[in-house]
Amino acid sequence: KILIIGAAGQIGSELTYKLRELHGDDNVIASDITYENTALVNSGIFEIVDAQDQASVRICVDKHKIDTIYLMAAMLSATGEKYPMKAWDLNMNSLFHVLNLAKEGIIKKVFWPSSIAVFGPTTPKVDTPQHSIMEPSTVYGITKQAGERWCDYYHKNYGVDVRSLRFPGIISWKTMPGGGTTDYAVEIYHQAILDKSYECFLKEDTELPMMFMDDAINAMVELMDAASETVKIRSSYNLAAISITPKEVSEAIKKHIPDFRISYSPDFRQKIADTWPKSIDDSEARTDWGWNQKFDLDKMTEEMLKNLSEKYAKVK
Ligand code: VAH
Repeated sequence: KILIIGAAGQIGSELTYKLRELHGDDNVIASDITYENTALVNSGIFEIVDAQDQASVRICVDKHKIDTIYLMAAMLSATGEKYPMKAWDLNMNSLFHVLNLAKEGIIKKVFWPSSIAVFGPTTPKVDTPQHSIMEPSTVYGITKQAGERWCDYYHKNYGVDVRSLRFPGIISWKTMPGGGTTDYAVEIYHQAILDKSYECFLKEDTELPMMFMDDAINAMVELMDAASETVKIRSSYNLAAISITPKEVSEAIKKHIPDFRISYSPDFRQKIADTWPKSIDDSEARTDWGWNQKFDLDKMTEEMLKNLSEKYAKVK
């Protein structure tokens, strides 16, 4: 059975629905620290699990005979800069609890998300390679770099089958993101429907690697389904789809909403975005286990605007 820790989050919630589709509702246990995502809580088996409390994780694993864990609970880049030690504690303690359950043989397979945030200002910014200079300047990036090292260590020294992806910014419509620097790319679509205008917290030419949620979920499923011997990278795979700027997103929206207006008021998150790559070389993922994205900016924009206008039409 599969346990998703942090199922209420932006990726966790859509991952839960997808895994239930693939494996059956009763084989997928969603968990988070609160009941606040009521749609998710009422959609299937849900448990309160505190990812930082080893006993809390173990009780849920034993109760439901879990053999696979997707650890999606984390504090993201922007919030992590406000609460550095909380970000370190949450992101690292949760990973150790899950890796140690796998080391003891209680858990057979682990997914843990890393991020392009592992790269820093000294990393080559264009077509950033799988193996490169990594001097992350955010706490979140430091936790992802340290976490990748531990995943690789537990695989090499204890045979733990842990698999990981360095996600770019992820764009989705079902659940709002939680405190990331790339959140503008989600907010802009909501505002396009609600107000036909958006005040962007990054500069118009800030190019960042991004991905539509369906591609991200497919990548996780494909990686976890791949034969273990094909998963050669056990720190975390580079993963990419599109590289876009706020200006390009606004132009794509204007094809559907011609009078959409965007303004720019860069805030502290600009400093974070400026340390990250503009584009990523993910050829290892494509070679090792057949990764390939399906959504470009226009196709993603169509999906986002279609689903959000339906979602908001219901609540009017
Ligand atoms: C963040 N959405 O902004 C996350 C992600 C690459 C960005 O790690 O922190």
